[in-house]
Amino acid sequence: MAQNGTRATGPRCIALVGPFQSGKTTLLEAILARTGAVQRQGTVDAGNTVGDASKEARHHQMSVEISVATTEFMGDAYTILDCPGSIEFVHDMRAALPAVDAAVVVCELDEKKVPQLQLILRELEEQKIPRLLFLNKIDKADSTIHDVLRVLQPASRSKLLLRQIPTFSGDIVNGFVDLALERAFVYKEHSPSEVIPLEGDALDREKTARFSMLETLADHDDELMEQLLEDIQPPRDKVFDDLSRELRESLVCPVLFGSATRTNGVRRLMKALRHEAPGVAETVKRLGVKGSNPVAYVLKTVNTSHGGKMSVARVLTGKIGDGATLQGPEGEAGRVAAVFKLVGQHGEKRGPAEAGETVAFGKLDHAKTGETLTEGQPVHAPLAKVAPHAPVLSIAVVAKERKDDVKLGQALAKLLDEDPSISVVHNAEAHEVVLWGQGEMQLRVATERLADRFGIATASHKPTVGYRETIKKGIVQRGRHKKQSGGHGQYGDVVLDIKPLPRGSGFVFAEEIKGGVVPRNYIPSVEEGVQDALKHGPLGFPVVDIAAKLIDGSYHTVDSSDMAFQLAGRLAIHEGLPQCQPVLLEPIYQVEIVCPSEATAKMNALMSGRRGQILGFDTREGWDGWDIVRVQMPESEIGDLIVEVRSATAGVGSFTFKFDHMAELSGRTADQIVAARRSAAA
Ligand SMILES: Nc1nc2c(ncn2[C@@H]2O[C@H](COP(=O)(O)OP(=O)(O)O)[C@@H](O)[C@H]2O)c(=O)[nH]1
Ligand SMILES: [Mg+2]
Repeated sequence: MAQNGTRATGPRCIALVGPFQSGKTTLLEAILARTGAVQRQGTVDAGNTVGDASKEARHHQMSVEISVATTEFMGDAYTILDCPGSIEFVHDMRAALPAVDAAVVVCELDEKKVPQLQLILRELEEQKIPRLLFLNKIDKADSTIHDVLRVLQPASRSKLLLRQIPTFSGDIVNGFVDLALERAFVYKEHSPSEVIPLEGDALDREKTARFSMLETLADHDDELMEQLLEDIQPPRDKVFDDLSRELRESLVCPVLFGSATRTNGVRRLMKALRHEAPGVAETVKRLGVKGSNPVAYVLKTVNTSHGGKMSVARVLTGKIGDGATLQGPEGEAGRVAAVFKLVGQHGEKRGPAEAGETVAFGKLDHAKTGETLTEGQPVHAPLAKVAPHAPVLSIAVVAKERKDDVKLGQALAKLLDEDPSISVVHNAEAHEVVLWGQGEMQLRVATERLADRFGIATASHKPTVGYRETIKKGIVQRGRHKKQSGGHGQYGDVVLDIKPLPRGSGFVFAEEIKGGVVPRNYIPSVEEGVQDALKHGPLGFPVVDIAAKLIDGSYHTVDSSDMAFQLAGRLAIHEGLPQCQPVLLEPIYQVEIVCPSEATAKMNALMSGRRGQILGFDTREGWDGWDIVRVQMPESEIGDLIVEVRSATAGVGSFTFKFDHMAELSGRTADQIVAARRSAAA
C-alpha cells in the first residue's frame, strides 16, 4: 500500500475532465501516443482520435460521452476516461468519478471559461476526488501566463499550487522548470523534453516560485512551516511526500502545464500521476470498500449496435473473470460473459480483471451505471449515489413509421440505461412521448442514436403545454336529448346549475332532484356526460374549476336510458359554457435560476421578455460569486429557457422548476393559443 515516500502501485484509473474544448480528447490522444498505445497521434480536427470515435461525436466534433482507453506507462496500466466537457453531458462524468483515483482537470488560461471550470471543480470537490490542473495550450500562451493563479484560483475551493513555471524564448513558452525537481526542461515537439541547466534569470524565478509552492504546502505541514521560517531548505523527499499527501487528501490542487497538440508536458504529467496520485488502495479507502468479496463499480454502460450490453467497470477489490455472477443492489446483475480491455470503440477480450483494473464486462443485463457490484454474498452497500441533475429541456418524439412504436419504447429504455440524465414522460392527454434532458445537443444525439443504433427514424416537436380553461360566470342551462325515430325513441332532459369555482378546485358535481323528476339510476349517467363534455371546452381545452349541479329535468318511461341522459348532460355543458365567459388558464411554474452574479442583471431582462415575474434575488449559498433568481413563469416560456440562460452565462447557468398554479390568460397571446388549438384539431 502507498505510504508517504512510496508511490502507489498497480493499475490506475484517471479521469480527464474540464471545460468544453479545453483539449481533453487531444490530451488523451497525446498520452496514448506518448505511452506507445497508438503509433501516430491523431487530431480532433482530422477526426482520427481514439476518443470521440462514435458516429455522433465525429459528426458534431465534440465529446458526447466518455471515451475509455487503457495504456501502459513505465510498467503500470492506466485507464484514462476522457469525459465530455459540455454541461449537457456532465452526468457521464459525474457517474464515473467515484471509480477514479484522480482527475486531471484540463483547462485554459481564459477568464471566460472560469465559471465552467468552477462547476467542474465543484463536482470533484463534492465527491472528494484528488485532482490536479493541466493548463493546456501553452503553445498559444502569452505574457498572461504569469496570471495563472489570479485567473484560476477563484474557481477552486482548495488552494492551487503552481508546480511548474514556464521558460521563454522571446514571447514563446519553450519549456518549464519543475519546482519540486528543481530542474529545467526544454520542449521538443512530439518527443520527450530535454533537461537543460537551470541558471540565470530562470534560476531566480525558480527560487521565488518554489518558495510560494513550499508556503502553500506548509499550510498543511507544521514542520515544513518551521523549516521555512528558519530558512532551512527542506529535503527534496519531504517536498515530494508533501506534494503526494496533499494531493491525495485533496488539500491542494497542483497545476502543471503543457500542450496536448504538441505532446509537451505530457510525460511530466504522467510522471506526476505515477509518483503522486493515489492508487486503488487509497481509492478503496476513500470509498469505504469493506469485506473480502470482489467488488466493482460500474462507471459507464454502452449498448452496442450488434446487440451486446457492455458495462465498463473498475474492479476495486478481488478478481473478476468470465462466468462470475455479480450482484447489484436490486438483485442479480448478471453473469460476466466476457472481460474486455478497452481502447476507444474497440474491445479486446482478455483474462480476469484484478483489483484496480478498468475493463468492460459483457452481458450484465441488469447492471446500471453507478452501481456497486459484488461477487458472492453479502452484497456490498452502494459506494456512491450520483443522482442526475434535474432536466431542463424537453422534446416530444414520434416514430416516423407506426410500426416502430413498440421498438421506440424499447430503444428509449436502452438510451436511459446509458444516460439516466434523460427521462421519458408519457403525456397520455396529448398522446405524446416526451424526452426530458440537459440540453438541445444531448436530446439531438439521443434521437440520432435512435436512428443509427436502433434503426428508428423519429420526428420531434415542441411538447404540448398543459393549458386548461374555465368560466368566469355561471348559468342555468337545460340540456334535452330527444329523438323519435320509428319504434324506440331516446329521451333525456336535465337542467344544470353551472358555476365557476376557485382556482385549483377541479370539478364538482352535485344534484338536488326533488320528486324523482330525474330517476336516481340516471344521475350517474348525467355526471358522466358532463365530465365527457368538459374534456374539450369551448376554447378546445379541458375545463377545470367548475361546478355542475343537476337541479331539474324530466324523463320518459319507455324512451329514457343511460345513454340519453349522458347525452343530455353533455348538451347542457356544450350549450351553456360558451355563455359563461370562458377563459384560458395556463400553468405557471416557480423557477429558480442559478448564475454567476455578473449575469444576474441579464436574467432580469430575459425574464421580462418571457412574461416572468421576478420574486427575488439571493446570493447562492456556498457558491462565491453566484446568485439565485426566483421567478414565476408560464410553462410555455420554460420550453427553451435553458438555451438563453446558458448563452447569457457562458454556458454555466441553470435552473430548476416546479408547478405552482394555473393563471388566467387573455388578450392576444391567449387568442393565438386558442387559434392554434383550433387549427390543430381541424
Ligand atoms: N494550440 C493548441 N490547441 C489545442 C491544444 N490541445 C487541444 N487543442 C485544440 O483545441 C480544440 C479542442 O480540443 P479537444 O481535444 O476536442 O477538446 P475537449 O473538448 O476538451 O475534448 C481542438 O481544435 C484541438 O486541436 C493545444 O495544446 N494547443
Ligand atoms: Mg472531448
